Amino acid sequence: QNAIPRPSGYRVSWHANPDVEPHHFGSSHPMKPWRLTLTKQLVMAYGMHHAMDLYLARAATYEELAEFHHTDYLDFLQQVMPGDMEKPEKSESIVKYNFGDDCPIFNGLYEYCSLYAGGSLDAARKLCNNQSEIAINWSGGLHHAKKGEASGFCYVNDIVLGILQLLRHHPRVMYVDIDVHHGDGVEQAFWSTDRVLTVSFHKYDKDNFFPGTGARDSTGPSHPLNPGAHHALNVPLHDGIDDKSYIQLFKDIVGPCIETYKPGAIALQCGADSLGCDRLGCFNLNVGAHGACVAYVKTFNLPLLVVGGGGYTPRNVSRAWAHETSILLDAADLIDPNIPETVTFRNHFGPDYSLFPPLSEMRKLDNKNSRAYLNGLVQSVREQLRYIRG
Ligand code: V1P
Ligand code: CA
Ligand code: ZN
Repeated sequence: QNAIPRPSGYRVSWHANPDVEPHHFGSSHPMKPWRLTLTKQLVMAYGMHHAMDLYLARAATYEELAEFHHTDYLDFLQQVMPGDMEKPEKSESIVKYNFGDDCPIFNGLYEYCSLYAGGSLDAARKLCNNQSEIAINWSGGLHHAKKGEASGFCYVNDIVLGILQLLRHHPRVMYVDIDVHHGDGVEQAFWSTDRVLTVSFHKYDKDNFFPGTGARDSTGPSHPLNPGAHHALNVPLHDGIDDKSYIQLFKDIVGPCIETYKPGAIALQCGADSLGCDRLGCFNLNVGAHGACVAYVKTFNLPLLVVGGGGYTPRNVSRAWAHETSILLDAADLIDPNIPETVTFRNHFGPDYSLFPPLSEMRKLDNKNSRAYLNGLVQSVREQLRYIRG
């Protein structure tokens, strides 16, 4: 495969550290950092690495992590060992900081966290220094981590750290989250400020789908004098949403948000568990539709921090993130939808060897989102936006 010509208009930077990839949550755990290896192999097989500035992400320092996280939590994260799970003297802290099945303690946990957070910090800094217009960290996007608590496979919140960096240069930053789960950690971190507008699309079922937050009427602090009031925007969805409805809904909501709020920069979380056939997800999106959301955000030509997130069927995660890398490079048209013969681990992409397999047809879930329900969401978002100014 020939190299993708370097686009002349703007710079795209790629922030990654291969030392993230070998970390293991445990054999039965759905989070597989190895999906980043597969993504990188696909990106390289297409020659996309020639068209970006490649940076080796450094580990975030303790002080950088402490810009958001409590030091008692970081101290625990730094010293905890896999065997501690069974030690009675550690059990109080393990419960307090929410370690367990979702957030296991594995070898190299602190290194893993500081590397993925370092990637998002580096990426945000490149945007602030005008050394890049689009900065990508597929190892980031861990949107559930709280100030002093791990949650939902997330230990440190690289997105919050990246946005805090962007806020040093931009009065307003918008956050958009297309992971199938609610971006609760990012929402909570900026709950009381009008300097960040958080927008999450997610499956919502208070009692039966993690994390159970993100109802449509959860829009920020209830006191009208709190600047954060109305600055959390939630788009709760039911099972099985399809390409056409999702893209339309995304444009109908994200477009007016950007036009109203006028952010100086955008952070986009591209969790790939919103694809059809995801091991944990329940939407019906194809790679092309997931990418169409990324392409739409890009049309606003604002400094863009792009991070990964969930995604539990590694072959499809890598397809989506490779395709989205090509979109961000303005090179999607130059990419052969047949996966190159030369790609390492090509067997993972069989039997179709396509970048765009029909995911929505492989495990068809009924679309439980009626047209009336989706129209109601758009209407209600329009009403919320009346309270927001840029
Ligand atoms: O449902 C739960 C918890 C466990 N119950 C007490 C409630 N946890 C979910 C967590 C999903 C996290 C998603 C993270 C992200 O948004 C960002 C990286 O994608 C969960 C699920 C599930 N089906 O929702 N944990 C597990 N499955 C799990 C399965 C096997 C082993 C360990 C965890
Ligand atoms: Ca989401
Ligand atoms: Zn998720």
